[in-house]
Amino acid sequence: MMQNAPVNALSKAVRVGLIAEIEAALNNANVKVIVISSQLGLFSGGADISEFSSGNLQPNLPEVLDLIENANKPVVAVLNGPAFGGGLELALACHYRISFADNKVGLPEVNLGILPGAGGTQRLPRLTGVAQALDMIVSGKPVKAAALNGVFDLIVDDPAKLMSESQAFVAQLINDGCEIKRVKDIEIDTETAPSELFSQYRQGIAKQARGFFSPERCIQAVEAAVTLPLKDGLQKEAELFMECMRSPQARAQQHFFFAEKAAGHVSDYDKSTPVRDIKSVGIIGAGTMGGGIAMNFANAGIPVVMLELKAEALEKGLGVIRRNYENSAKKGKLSQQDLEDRMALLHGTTEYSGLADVDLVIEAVFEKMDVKKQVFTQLDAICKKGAILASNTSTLDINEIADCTSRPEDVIGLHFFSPANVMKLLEVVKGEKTSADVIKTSMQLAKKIRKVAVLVGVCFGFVGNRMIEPYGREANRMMLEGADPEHVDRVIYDFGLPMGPFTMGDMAGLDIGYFVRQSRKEHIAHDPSYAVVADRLVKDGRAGLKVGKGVYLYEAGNRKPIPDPTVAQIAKEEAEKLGVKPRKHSDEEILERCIFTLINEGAHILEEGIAAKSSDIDVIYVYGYGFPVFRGGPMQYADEVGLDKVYAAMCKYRDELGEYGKAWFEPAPLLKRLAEQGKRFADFAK
Ligand code: 3H9
Repeated sequence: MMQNAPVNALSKAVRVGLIAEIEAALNNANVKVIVISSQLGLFSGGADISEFSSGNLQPNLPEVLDLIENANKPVVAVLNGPAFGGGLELALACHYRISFADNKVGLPEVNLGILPGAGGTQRLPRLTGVAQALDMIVSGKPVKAAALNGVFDLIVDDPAKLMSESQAFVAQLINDGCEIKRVKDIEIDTETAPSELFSQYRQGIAKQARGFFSPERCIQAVEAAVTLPLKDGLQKEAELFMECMRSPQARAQQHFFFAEKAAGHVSDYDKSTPVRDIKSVGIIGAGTMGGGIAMNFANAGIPVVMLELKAEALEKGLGVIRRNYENSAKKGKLSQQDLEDRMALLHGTTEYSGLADVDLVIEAVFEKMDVKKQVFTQLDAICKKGAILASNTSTLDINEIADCTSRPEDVIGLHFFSPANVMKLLEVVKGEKTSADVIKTSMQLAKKIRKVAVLVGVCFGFVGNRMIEPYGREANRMMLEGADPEHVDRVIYDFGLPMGPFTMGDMAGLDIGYFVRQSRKEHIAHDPSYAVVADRLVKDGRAGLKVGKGVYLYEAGNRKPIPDPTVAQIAKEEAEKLGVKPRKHSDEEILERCIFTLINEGAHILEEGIAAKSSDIDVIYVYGYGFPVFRGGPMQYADEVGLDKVYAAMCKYRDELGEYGKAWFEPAPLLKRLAEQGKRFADFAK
C-alpha cells in the first residue's frame, strides 16, 4: 500500500520502498500474488516533480517498473483513485489492472514540457491502441477508466465494492494458476497505425501545439512503440524524455505547475482565519463584464442578483447570458436542463434594495472613480453587515473606493478578465484595510468558481495592466520610429503570444487605450511621443476592429488584420513633427523592447510588494494575457534568459535612445541588484 501524502508522488523513498516490498514478496514463498494499491484517496499523482531539478533520481522509476514487469509472480494494480503520469505507468507495468468506472487516469507529462518517461508511451499503445494512446499522451487530458479500452482487466461500477471485487479477482487468479500477462509481449498490429494516422494527428494539433517542444516528441515516442520491440522503444522513449527534460520549456512548464499552486499560498491569513459563507452574490451592471461574472457563479450553483437601473438593460443582459448558454448547449457542452438550472439562479433587480441580503456584491460599472464611489456609498447604506463589497475595477485605487464606505475592511478588488466566463485568472486586490477573512474568503471562492486567484496589492493597473503599459508603449514608439505594425506583431506572435500588440489593440478597441491615456495625462506628459500614432488613429475615427479600421483594416465580418500603408504615413508625419528619427528594428530589438520593459515593470512591482513573489506575476501573465506557458511567464523567462542580459539590454536602450531612452529604460533597482548578484527573480523574497 503506497502512502506518501498528499498525492502519492513516486518520490525516492516510495521507489526504494516499492523495490524492497516487491523483492520481499518475490522471496516469500507464501505470497502468490502481489497487489499494489494506495492508502490515500489517490492511487498516485506520478513522479515527484520537485525531484526533477535535483537530478537525484536513483533508483529511477523505469528500474522499478522493470522489476515489476519481469516479476515471476502476478502483480496486480488496484487503482482506488486517480492515477496520473508515473502513477498510471506503474499500473501499466503490472500484469493486471483493476479500477472503478468513473476513476480518472491520464498521462499529463506534456503539460510539464516532457513526455511519459517510464514506459507510458510504449505500454499504453500496446494496451489501448495507438489512436487513443496518442491522443491521451499528446493532449495530456485525463479520461475515465471505463473509457480507456483494453487497459483494465476488471472495472467495477461501485467504488465501494472495489476492494472486495479485487479480492475475488485475485482469488480467481490464484485458482487459475497465477498466469502472468506482460504488456511487453503484446505486439502492435502496424495496420492499425499507418503513417497517415501520425501525419493527420500532427496536422490536427498544429495550431494548439504551436511553439511547444514536447508534443512532437510525444508523437515520436508513440511512433517508436509501433515499430520497435518494447526494449528498444523504451530506449527511444528515454532519449526523447531526456531531450525534453533538458529543454528550457520543461523548466518553464514545471516552474508554472508549482507557480499555480504557490499562488494559493498566501501569508495574509492562516488556518485559523475564519471564512465568510457566500450563499448569494449581487452583481452591479449586466453588461458584458457583469454578465460574464454572473455566469461564473451560476455555473457553480450560487444564486445571483443582477442590478441594472434600467429594466431594458437588465433584460438585455439576461438575454445575452441565455444566448451564451444556448451556444454552449448547441456545442453539446451543456444539457438543456443545466441551462435552465443556471438561468433559474440568475435574478434581476432595478433597485439597490434588491442587494440588501446578498453575501457578496461585485460591481462592474463604468471605470470612473466618481461612478465607483457613488455605487459604494449606496452599497454601504443598503448591504447587510458582513457582506463583502467588491469592485471589478481594472485600474482604480481600491483604498480610495473603500474609504467612501463605513466598512473599508469589507472592501476588496475582484478583477476578472474579459470574457469573464472564460478567462481563468482572477486578480484579488487587497486594500490597506481589507480584513484577512475577506481575503481568505475571496481566494477560496475563486476556487469554487474555477478561477486561479492571485493576490495583489493596490497600484494603478495592479499587476497585469501595469505591466502591459510599457509593452504597448514600446510597440507604439517603434511604430513611430518606422517599424511596420505587422513586423512587431509577427515577432510577438512568434515568441508565442496569441497575437501581437497591434492586433490586440484593434481587437480591444483603440479608444479604450485612448481613454486610459486621457485619464493619466500627468504621468505621460513628459513624453510628447507617447502613443501619438494611436491617438491620431482614434481621432481619425479608427477605433479598431469594431469599426473596420484601426492600426489595420478589416473586411466586414472578418477579423483578419489587413496592413494599411496609411498608418505608416501617419507615423511618418507624426515622427517628423516630433523630430523622432527613423530606426531599423531587428526582431531582437522588437522583442526586447516589448518584453524586457514589461519585465522591468514586474521588477518594480515585486520590490514594491504589489506581487508577493515573481511566480505570481507569471500566473497572471499566462492566465490573463496569453503569455506562452512554455516560457513559464515573463519573470521565469527573464530568469531563463539571465537577469544580467535583461539588465544589459535595458541599459543599452537607455543609452541608445536619447531622451526617450532615459525616460523609459532605467533598469528597476531590483533588476540591477539581482543581476549584479547573479541571482534570479525566483530567489527574491521580501
Ligand atoms: C511524471 O510522472 C514523469 C514520469 O512519466 C517519468 C518519470 C521518470 N510531484 O494539485 P493539488 C503537490 S511527471 C510533486 O493541490 P489535488 C502540489 O504541488 C508527473 N508534487 O491536489 C501540491 O503541493 P502544495 C505527472 C506534486 O488533489 C500538493 O501536491 N503527474 C505532484 O487538487 C497537492 O496538489 C502530473 O503531472 C507531483 N507529481 O490534485 C500530475 N502532484 O500543497 C500533477 C501534486 O505545496 N498533479 N503535487 O501546493 C496533479 O495534477 C494534481 O496535483 C492531482 C491532485 C490531480 C494529482
